[in-house]
Amino acid sequence: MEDFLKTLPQHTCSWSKGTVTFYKYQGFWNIQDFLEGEIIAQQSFKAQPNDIFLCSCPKTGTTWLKALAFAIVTREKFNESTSPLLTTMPHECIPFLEKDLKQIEDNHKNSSFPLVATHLSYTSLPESVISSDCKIVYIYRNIKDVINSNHHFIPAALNIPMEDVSFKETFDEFCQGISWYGPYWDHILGYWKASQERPGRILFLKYEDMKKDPKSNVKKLAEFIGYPFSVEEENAGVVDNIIKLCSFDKLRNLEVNKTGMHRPEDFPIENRLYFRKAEDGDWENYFTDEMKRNIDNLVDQKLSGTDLVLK
Ligand code: PAP
Repeated sequence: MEDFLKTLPQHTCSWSKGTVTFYKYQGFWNIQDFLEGEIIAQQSFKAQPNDIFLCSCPKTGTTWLKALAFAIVTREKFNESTSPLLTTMPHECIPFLEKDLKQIEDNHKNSSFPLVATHLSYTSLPESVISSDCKIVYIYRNIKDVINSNHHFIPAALNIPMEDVSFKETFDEFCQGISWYGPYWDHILGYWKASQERPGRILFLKYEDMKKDPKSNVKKLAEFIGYPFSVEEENAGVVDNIIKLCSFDKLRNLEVNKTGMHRPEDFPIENRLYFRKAEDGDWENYFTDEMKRNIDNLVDQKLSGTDLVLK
């Protein structure tokens, strides 16, 4: 693996207290640890027809989507007072393709749990996922808030003090396509093109739309993944309870998400870092007018011909 990584294009972000190196593999940037998991998954993962993939680029609403999908799929077993989400961070509730292959294989053997999460681009998914009929849910978010969220998350996850990190650098790198699992626009376009080729197979959810109208989006999600809400459930408030349970304020204030640690064994990150502000438009506190113009132009150029709106 080490020898193979040396053959790939690399980009290192350096701060006085640490560095992170991204490797470009099959058109997308990743860090060593997750790239290794990606390659192993590509070589060995066998999708099952009932698998439901939750796909996203980092910082686009993954944690929220995982919580909602988990609550929807497990609602016969648990309610808002007994849900594992009350004591387990959403990322730990759903196995991650690049890291938890063994757990996914066990779930396959027991036919116990259909959800699998990944940050991989569509074209990097294992061949068996692409050729199967399993469902894919893809969440995306306004590019400016994604840049901002990345800017705060990656250094904090690496224990780099924020004073050490320049927003301009994050911005410039992001615009060059260098970000975790980026280029962001290519990540979105891969899923978008696949959804055009095989309509009905990929559900696109937009973070901002979900914030504006959680109910219809949660119902759409449940329907798409094959767990639709009955009229009785809706009347009994099941949808509203799931939305409340998975809300930012509820999850952020749970003890597990305030003090717990995600992947303490091999890639420790404090759970609280996944719950920062969840505000639409926090980017305005960081972008100059010039950055705003540049990113809008870039998005116009990259997404022309699609109906995707990232601004
Ligand atoms: P990940 O890819 O590292 O898992 P992801 O969950 O995709 O991150 O994105 C984190 C963003 O979602 C954070 O946004 P911010 O930096 O702008 O604050 C985080 O606050 C937000 N977030 C986390 N949980 C929720 C939730 N339940 N509802 C809405 N937004 C959320």
